[in-house]
Amino acid sequence: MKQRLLFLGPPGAGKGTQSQLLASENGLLHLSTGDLLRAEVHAGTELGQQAEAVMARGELVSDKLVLAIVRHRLEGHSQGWLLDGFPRNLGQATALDSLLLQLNQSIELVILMALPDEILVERMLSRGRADDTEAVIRHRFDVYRQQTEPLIDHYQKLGLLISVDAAGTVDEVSAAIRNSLGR
Ligand code: B4P
Repeated sequence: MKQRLLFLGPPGAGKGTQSQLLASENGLLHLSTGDLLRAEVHAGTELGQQAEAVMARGELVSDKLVLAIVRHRLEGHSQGWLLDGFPRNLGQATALDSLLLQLNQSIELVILMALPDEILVERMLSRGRADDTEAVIRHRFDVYRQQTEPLIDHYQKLGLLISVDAAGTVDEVSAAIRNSLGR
């Protein structure tokens, strides 16, 4: 089983849901930048205060803040990890590459979760997070298309990308992921 993985996909695709399952089954560190940012907001830290309004608008928090969070978690962690929701643009991908080079580690596989927009909207509206209103969801899709989607091509060219059908139930999607990992 690969030990250093990225989950890529549109907002609401189920990256958090599936990466949590896979990480706990395989003893990998689950690093969700969305969860870590929400925890900072909840704790009312300076970083959280800076991130809160940006997240509520459905935009991306600054690369500098997100990178500081990721660097802090990956430094000193020599075991496997699963990155969920990071990188989210080419700048973050490049910064991740240099960080990993310093740590003498590399990405082994990128899992793209693919599914139609109608299902994504349905899932997010039923999740009901503060940034899950219809207007904000629409804006997050635009941000995804402009900033995150180019990463598909980037990782495809590096021969690291596999695509999984993420439209089924949680169990069906987990089975598809396990299958694609050859397990
Ligand atoms: P994230 O926390 O990454 O959230 P997400 O992309 O919206 O959702 P995810 O794909 O993880 O879906 P989930 O499992 O919850 O980002 C939130 C915000 O944080 C961003 O907009 C941005 O502002 C900021 N941020 C995060 N990372 C950043 C970065 N690197 N740089 C800058 N800013 C960053 O699933 C969705 C719902 O569907 C859940 O309710 C779930 O229970 C349900 N579900 C999941 N799988 C299902 C299935 N198979 N069938 C039915 N329901 C399912």
